[in-house]
Amino acid sequence: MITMSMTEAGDGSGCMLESIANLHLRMWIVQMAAMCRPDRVVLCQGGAAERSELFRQGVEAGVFIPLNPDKLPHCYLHRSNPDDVARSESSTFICTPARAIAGPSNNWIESKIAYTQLRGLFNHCMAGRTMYVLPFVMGPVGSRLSRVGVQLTDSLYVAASMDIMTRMGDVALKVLADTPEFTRCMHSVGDCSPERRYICHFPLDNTVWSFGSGYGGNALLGKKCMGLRLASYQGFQEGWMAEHMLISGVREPNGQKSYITAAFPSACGKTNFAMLIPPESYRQKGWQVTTVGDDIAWLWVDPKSGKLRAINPETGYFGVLSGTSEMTNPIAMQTISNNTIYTNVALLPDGDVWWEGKTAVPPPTAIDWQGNAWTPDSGRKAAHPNSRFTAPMHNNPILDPSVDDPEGVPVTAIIFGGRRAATIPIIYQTFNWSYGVYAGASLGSETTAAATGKVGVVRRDPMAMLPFIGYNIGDYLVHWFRMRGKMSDPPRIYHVNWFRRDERGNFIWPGFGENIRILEWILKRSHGKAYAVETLLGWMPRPDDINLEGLKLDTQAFLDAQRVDADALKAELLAEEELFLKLAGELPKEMIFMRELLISRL
Ligand code: OXD
Ligand code: MN
Repeated sequence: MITMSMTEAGDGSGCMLESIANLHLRMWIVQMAAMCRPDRVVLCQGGAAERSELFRQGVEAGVFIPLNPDKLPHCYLHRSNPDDVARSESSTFICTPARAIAGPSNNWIESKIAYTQLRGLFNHCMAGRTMYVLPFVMGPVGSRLSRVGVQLTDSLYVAASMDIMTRMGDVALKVLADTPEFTRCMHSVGDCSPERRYICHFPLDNTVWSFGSGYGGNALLGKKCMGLRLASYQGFQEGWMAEHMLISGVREPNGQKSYITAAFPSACGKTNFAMLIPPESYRQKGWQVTTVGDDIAWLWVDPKSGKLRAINPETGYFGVLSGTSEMTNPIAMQTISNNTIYTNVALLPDGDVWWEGKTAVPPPTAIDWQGNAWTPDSGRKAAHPNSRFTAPMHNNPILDPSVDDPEGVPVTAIIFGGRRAATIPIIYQTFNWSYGVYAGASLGSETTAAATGKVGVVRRDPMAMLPFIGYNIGDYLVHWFRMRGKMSDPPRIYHVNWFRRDERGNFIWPGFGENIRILEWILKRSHGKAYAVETLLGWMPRPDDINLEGLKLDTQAFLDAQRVDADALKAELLAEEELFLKLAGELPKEMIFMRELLISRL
């Protein structure tokens, strides 16, 4: 960590800048500092000593509360501004010279106008504050897809979080060398007021300017902003894909290891699925799941093998705490047992933390996520429903050994899934790549607390990417269809719904570790070793093809959960119009053909 005082060397010269060899970066820092006028500029170089120092300063400044060192070593609680607890989609913009590049699914501001407005907000916004310079790499060092970003921020919370979520520090400056090719990520929390919040992406300039929020997806600019919105546009230009997908490895009893990716909308269980522990009977047979990533996959086709390969560009997890427990995700509980930032959870008298769902019995007293005294009968939640953990991936006891491999992992199957109480069966396989892309593109899911707005309404969320496609959604879908042409052995595409309910409103499928039973069929199908029946919607397992042994669910209940009601499906197809009408002229013709084929099967 190198500090430069701007009050003494206000012209931007000084020892901190001298340690940055890259002139493009130096110049940019000077320009941005001249606009924001921080009192100090601090270059973060990465490493354990610097991490401790960031937390020490954070505790001193009241940004972090240290937790019980015996129970949760090196863990901290952070309370955000109560108006700043989720991604703000209405404040998120794609800024391009022409609206057509951003397309119909994004909020758009003309880029010059956006820069002018933003300069007004950033002007002198860091007076009295420190500006942290955070160089970082997204992706394993040496990977063809890895990219360097540099974030400037006035938030200590963001600096400490980026250290967990990315390969941050000198390593990034080394990868960058003397090229001008880095994503420029400008960030200030401002006054956190939602009215003055703008998360602006400039895909044509490889730049993000985010003002007015300290929340993960709005503020850790490597993640959604660079890792998905800008990267999806770069992938479109360069022939690869950035997707909102987990990546996991599955080892079968015969020793065969396969990798799958899965796209579920925010807060629909990607982290749980990526950290799945098979039930005892499966473990005994030798089944094992390992995590490569829980949120973002960058995918490209290896020209030698014709196979799709994936890397996880991140190094940490920014996961949902609500409902996470030893029962639902013991791997996550182990992962967050040390060196973790807890955001917006309740604080217990002994310095431990609690959130709804952590234990069946709530604690008798706590300090809630806003810092007020709380008891179970106070009539409000102790933790925010979107309370989060930020934890290093190397804490994960089932981390896949390939996470740092620049070549990534080969993808055998792609799984799309939504949160749907009715209509959609637990599992089906799509007939081919094009129909799989259609199934992904028409994905519907009930909204969650991960974004501000109403929770529980079904919205179309193509590939679980609706909030993250950084360009025209029509071009994005065309890109998906075209990727098929690059592959000689494409992954098979499946659709799952763990959330189907019976008439009494109970979940039918047990979910969590038991999802290995569905994965077993998916892998066998992908390797040409399992049967299926053809249905309206796709290939489905017969009840005998899924191992239900040891479950409370009998064959009839499974069949009920797999039932596709033709009338309900017609209504579903009508609901898709919401997306189709919005896309209008942008809709690729393959989407229309696939939909017509489905209608004709009905
Ligand atoms: C996330 C999200 O934080 O999708 O990963 O909102
Ligand atoms: Mn996500």
